[in-house]
Amino acid sequence: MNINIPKHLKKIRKIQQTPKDLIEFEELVKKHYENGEIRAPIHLSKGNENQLIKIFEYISEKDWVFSSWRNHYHALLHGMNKDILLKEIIEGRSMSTNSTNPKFYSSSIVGGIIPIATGVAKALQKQKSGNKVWCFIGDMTFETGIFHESYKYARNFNLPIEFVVEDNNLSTNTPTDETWGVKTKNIPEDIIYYQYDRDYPHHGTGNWVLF
Ligand SMILES: Cc1ncc(C[n+]2csc(CCOP(=O)(O)OP(=O)(O)O)c2C)c(N)n1
Ligand SMILES: [Mg+2]
Repeated sequence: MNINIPKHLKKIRKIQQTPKDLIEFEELVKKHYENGEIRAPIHLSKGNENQLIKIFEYISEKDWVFSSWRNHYHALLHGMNKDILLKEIIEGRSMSTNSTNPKFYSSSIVGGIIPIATGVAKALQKQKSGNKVWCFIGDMTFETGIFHESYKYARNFNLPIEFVVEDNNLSTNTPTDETWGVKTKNIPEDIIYYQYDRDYPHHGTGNWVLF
């Protein structure tokens, strides 16, 4: 397992969940989905449990976490109650998991969370709160213009925000490196970064569901 953890970060907590807990949660979601109970898209995680457990050891329970359409693992690791999360998913809100306790926000719009996360970091800085924002993005989202603008602003104003790039080298089913002509990945040292192979398709479970 190879993760770039920038040197300024310190481990601050032990994570209770095991990889098996996370995998079993997604298997439960899969079961409900294949039973035709979820009338909205789902995006499951599998293959990055160890990496995420390690990263969440650096995240305070009081911090804000921002994630994407594929957010179940992140929400659980940040302390969201699993029964509440499952209910939200079954009711069709898998792609927009939100909570104020723990502080968690996700969106299905590629790049949508990045300026919001940056703005929240600006607010935390103004309030001198001492807490941080963690913004999880995929490898294709990392390539967008909005990421580069927000990253530049965040670093130039020293905002309390960490960006985490989760690289499966795919944007739905399109290889990101081929799309952008990337020969070698050039990830800034202050970004948390890991590569993984996804185990589920981009969305759904791989099985056709009839309602
Ligand atoms: C503005 C916008 N454009 C297109 C989409 C469709 N879309 C959903 S996820 C995705 C791929 C993003 O790839 P990446 O950032 O690498 O995330 P991954 O799903 O691989 O974690 C795309 C293009 C969208 N949700 N929002
Ligand atoms: Mg990707």
